[in-house]
Amino acid sequence: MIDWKITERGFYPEKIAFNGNKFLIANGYMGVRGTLEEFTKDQLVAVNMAGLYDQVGNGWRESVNAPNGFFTYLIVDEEICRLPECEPSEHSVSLDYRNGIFSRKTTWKTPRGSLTVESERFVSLAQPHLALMKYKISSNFHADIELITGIDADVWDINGPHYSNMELFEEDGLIKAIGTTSEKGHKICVTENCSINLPSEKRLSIKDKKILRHFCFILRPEHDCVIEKWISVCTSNDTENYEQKAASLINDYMKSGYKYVKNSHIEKWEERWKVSEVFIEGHKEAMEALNYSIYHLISVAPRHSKSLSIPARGLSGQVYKGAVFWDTEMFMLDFFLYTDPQVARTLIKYRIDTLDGAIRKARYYGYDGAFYAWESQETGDDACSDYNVVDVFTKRPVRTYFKDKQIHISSAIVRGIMRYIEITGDKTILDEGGAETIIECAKFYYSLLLKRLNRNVYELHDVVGPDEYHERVNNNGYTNRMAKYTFDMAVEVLSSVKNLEPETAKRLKNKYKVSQLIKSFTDASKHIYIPQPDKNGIIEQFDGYMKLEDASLEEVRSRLLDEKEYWGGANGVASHTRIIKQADVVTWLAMFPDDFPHEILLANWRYYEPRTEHGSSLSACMYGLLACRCGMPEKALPFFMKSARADLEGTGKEWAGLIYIGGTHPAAAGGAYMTAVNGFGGIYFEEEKLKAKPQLPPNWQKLRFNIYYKGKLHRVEVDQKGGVSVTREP
Ligand code: IFM
Repeated sequence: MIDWKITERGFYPEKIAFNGNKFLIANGYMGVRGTLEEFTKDQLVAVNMAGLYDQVGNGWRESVNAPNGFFTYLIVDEEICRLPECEPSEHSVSLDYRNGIFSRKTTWKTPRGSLTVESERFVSLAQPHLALMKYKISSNFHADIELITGIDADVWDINGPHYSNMELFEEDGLIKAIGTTSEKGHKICVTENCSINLPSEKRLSIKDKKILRHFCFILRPEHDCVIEKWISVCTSNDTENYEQKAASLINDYMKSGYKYVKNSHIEKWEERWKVSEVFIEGHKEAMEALNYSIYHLISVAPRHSKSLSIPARGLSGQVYKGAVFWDTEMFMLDFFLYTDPQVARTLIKYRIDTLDGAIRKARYYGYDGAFYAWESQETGDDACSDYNVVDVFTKRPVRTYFKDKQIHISSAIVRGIMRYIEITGDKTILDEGGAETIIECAKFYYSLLLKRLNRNVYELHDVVGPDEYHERVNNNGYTNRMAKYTFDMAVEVLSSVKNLEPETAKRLKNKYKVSQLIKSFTDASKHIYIPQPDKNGIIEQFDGYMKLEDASLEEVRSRLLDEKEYWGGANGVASHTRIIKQADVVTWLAMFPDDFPHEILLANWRYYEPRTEHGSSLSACMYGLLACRCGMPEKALPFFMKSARADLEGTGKEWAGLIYIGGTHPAAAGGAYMTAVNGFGGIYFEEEKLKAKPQLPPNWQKLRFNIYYKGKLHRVEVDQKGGVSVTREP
């Protein structure tokens, strides 16, 4: 049995930001950071909205935080009693990650006795617009209490303020905050009702962007005070009648009662776990960390939409502008393909629906086809800035080339679509725009190919590979290999046009010169330059990499003048060395292990691992996966654990120069899952069958999980001795 509850005891102000991530609750529609009820924007409180963005002036366009309907604190005997100002005698916060329920317990000693607050809250997995909280106060003396609770519309913004207008009012017993976003005029309506079990004097206040209920009463030792808060969040993106909907949700659900709503929420979680839970016999810590990672993936899955994706920091806030990166397709998608194919479809559909944005981006830079946004928001236009880092010394923005040169992004979308078809067997995604998406991505790479007069190959120059510390390089192996893959997939789609729906075939034939494209892409795939292993079996990450200084990681680290200093870019400590930020060649080999014999995979793993800073949470899992492909599960284990524990330990970087980059790491969570299931579990698909060649780390006696393959749920159990059992649901 594993422990489904994580708890932190004691109050440490320096951990407020980290705990906000670690104890996050979310339901795909909104994410609520694991902060305390009395906290404000100063403690990075956020109710982060999925898929809703705003820009103020020239600031970075970012996701929007809704007003916080959980806001609650106490005045006891006329003294404010709340954290972080008042030191508690006891304090703990917990997350039950089986059920997505956050709770806290805090005791304060006052001059007249002690007083304890216990609360629990959740954002419903059954009804995405609904969030509930129960808040209990008990004391061992007759305490004079003013309980203040309501909606705090003074939200945390990184590049805000995002509301050009905020209405705060009471109507029919409900209190409301309706914000209007500044750029597009979206309306976000937070509505709250609150019940209290004790007679009290009541009043309402509206001040400092807060609308608050005040309950005044004497709390006696024999009678605890319990309030239940009912919060709904609806936007004009959901429905024209957002205000009415928010109100009726509360009124209707309040009739069913707290217990009923909580139970339906728990039932939904149980439904998810029934498919998604992974059992590891022999390593409790690994099983806990992996299922905690899975918790985060389930939490941020957009089940309320048919076309939406997951931001790189999940729903933990506005970091990375709430934008979607290659993280989704390359790191998170497998989990959804295997356990919740409908969500996988939603993620893919988002990319298809934002194809126009990718085409606009390609045109802007003078290319054909589709160049997907490095940081994608609702339209697919790129939210990424040309200056993503602020230099710690000069405080000046540093030109980075993520947006314009990280061309491998388009190939990730193609891989996502093809993986979707491979695992689900659902080819209708091609009819719904998937075919055009793949073809446009191939056209993009085709328009970038360069041919030198003295070489019979095509090259890709001036790019940034997954390792972002080395910018504007030529022939990054990963990028070239993924471009080749894109050409191959486009040829596959174009060659089977006749097998698609007649409507689709007609559309494609009208739009494209099919046989000409097949010829061009076949030629491109055949001639694109793919770096090959040298005499030691090592693949050079890009042209000239081996000429860079071969300094050790420790040496390079010791050259930092400031711990927040950015390692890459023009002046970074890593830029002129072979130290890389994250798995690069290793990502290529983990994705295409059949490209080279086993000894080449191993040689590259051994060469690049000591030269990798793992400065991105996307790195460790690729080393874990490739270690499994190399038959080294014991070497893979620490990388797996690092990925799976990313948000439990919070050891990831919080700063890129002077830019805050903290938050949750769903790509690491997805990477941990891939390492467990694809790596240790060794699953693969052959002749329409799910098969496995497991290799479990020492101590892992058994590994058990479920996988949807071609619409059927398969239960897979593998063991330490290589035993495999796959049972398919009838
Ligand atoms: O997509 C990643 C990138 O590979 C490294 N920097 C952070 C991004 C978001 O996770």
